[in-house]
Amino acid sequence: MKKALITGITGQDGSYLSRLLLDKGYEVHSIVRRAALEDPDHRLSRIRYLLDDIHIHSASLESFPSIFRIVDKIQPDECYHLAAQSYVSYPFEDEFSTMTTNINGTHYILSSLHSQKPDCRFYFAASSEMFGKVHEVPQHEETRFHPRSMYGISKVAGFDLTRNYREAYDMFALSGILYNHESPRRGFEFVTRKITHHAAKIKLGLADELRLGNLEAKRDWGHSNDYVKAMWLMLQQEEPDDFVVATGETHSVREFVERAFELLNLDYKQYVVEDPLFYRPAEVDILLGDASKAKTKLGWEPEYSFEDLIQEMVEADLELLKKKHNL
Ligand code: G4F
Repeated sequence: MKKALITGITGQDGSYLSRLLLDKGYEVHSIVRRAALEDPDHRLSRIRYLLDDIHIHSASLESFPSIFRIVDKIQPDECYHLAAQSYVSYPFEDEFSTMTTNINGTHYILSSLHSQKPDCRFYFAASSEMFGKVHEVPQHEETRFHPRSMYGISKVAGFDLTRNYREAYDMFALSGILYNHESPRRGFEFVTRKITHHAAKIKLGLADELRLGNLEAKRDWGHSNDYVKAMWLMLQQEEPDDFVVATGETHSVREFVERAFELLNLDYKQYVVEDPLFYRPAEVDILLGDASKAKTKLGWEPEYSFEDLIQEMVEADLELLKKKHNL
């Protein structure tokens, strides 16, 4: 039985990926912070239904000894490094923690694998945020990086660390450059979930407005459940290589809002307020990915359309709120 180690299992990708790996017969291990183990109802909510089937270990990405110990103990065959401070945030105090956690955490895992399990296959969750102020549209694996946030910069560093371990130590280490991917399990701080949750609240009479930032920003939005399949496929190839994973369609935040409200028979113009509080000092204006390489070499295709994604998220938020408020 193959053993997989997942970091970031409590996030949306971690929850979909662990289900996929369990269904494929893997023994699934993960590391979570002690704080999460002490508050499982809240912090492990996305994987509550998997808790009996996976092995959870207490460790922190900020502590090299804890990572080293877990890698040595588990001896994984595949490692999916998804954990990161993943919200693109600008407050000054967040800059340092984003850089420290994201860069050092990746380095600690790579170094531990190199010394304790060098034949483990390693997946790094890189991001389209690395393209930032894009040098071309669409972006592909050879497009130059120009990150516009500490998060993007930390992902470029993680990408370079991963490539360097591959080249210097001959490890099977690669990066998936994933574009925005969403689902009903997405955190409320991201724009898609903020929109679908507020639209559902407005429909049920629980809110009367939705305050958003830049409505003209464009993103290539896919579904997390499609994207975790690409992660797994990458680690099954003969040679390690980096891949862009995207739908090849870009839509503005305005289009997303319009469609989400339309599904609820609402006119977004009556409820959406543009609030400068949510504008970013260095916005990424447009992301559009060219996933030809993933399609050709991995045989990967997304199943969800933009429409399917919004519909699933809106319906899930309606149900969630009805249950919560006994409606
Ligand atoms: O949903 P977002 O916060 O996602 P963002 O910044 O694109 O980052 C996500 O995708 C990356 C992949 O490219 C990941 F690496 C990263 O971890 C994360 O998953 O914002 C999307 C767009 C931005 O242009 C933002 O300015 O929506 C715009 N936006 C407009 N109003 C807003 C809001 N974003 C948020 N979070 N909240 C708003 O009220």
